Amino acid sequence: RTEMIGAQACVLRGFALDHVDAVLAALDGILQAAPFRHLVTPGGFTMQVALTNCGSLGWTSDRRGYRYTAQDPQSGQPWPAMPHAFLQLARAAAAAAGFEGFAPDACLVNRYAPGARLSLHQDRDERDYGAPIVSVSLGMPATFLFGGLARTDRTAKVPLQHGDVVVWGGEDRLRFHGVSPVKDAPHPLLGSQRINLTFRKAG
Ligand code: MD3
Ligand code: FE
Repeated sequence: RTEMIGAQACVLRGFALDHVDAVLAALDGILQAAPFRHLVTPGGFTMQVALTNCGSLGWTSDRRGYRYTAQDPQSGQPWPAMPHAFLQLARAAAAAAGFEGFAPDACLVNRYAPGARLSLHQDRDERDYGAPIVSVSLGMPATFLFGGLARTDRTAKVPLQHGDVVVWGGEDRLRFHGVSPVKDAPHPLLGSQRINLTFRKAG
């Protein structure tokens, strides 16, 4: 089932379910090389959401700003390569949403513990806003907040479940968005966490 949530934004319900085993196995390898960490924002706040990356570029933040880097600042090594299972899922989801030939070079992996939230923000550190973003929700459910092009625009609430995939492109690419505090409803496979994979073309 495909639900449109914007002119060029849609939710593909359950799209990732057939990919979950392969994706979680590959995620283990990523976490061994690049564990989850809580980044500090330029304003000096520690993010509630823990993050890591795979792909040729990874998103990071510190007191100096937000940016994409080729190396994990924590290890000094390149970010782990994008696993084939990740790429396959991202490309299939983008195509199902009408974006053929999606070639992500970055996958941000977010981990939410119970109570963690992500405040409203825009994703504008990527070079090409023409490429879509593909987001895969795993584990505990969450409420996604989908706003407008101004921070004060009203937000729509979109419930996201394990296996749901959201694809954003075009005019919806720069909308403000966030995640409400995640309720503790342990998931059979992932326990008390929500994992979100966000595929982007950053470079
Ligand atoms: C909507 N992550 O990593 S899905 C992020 O569930 C982020 O972890 C959320 O926002 C999460 O930046 C939300 C990803 C997402 C990414 C880009 C978007 C949603 C978007 C761009 C425009 C609109
Ligand atoms: Fe975002």
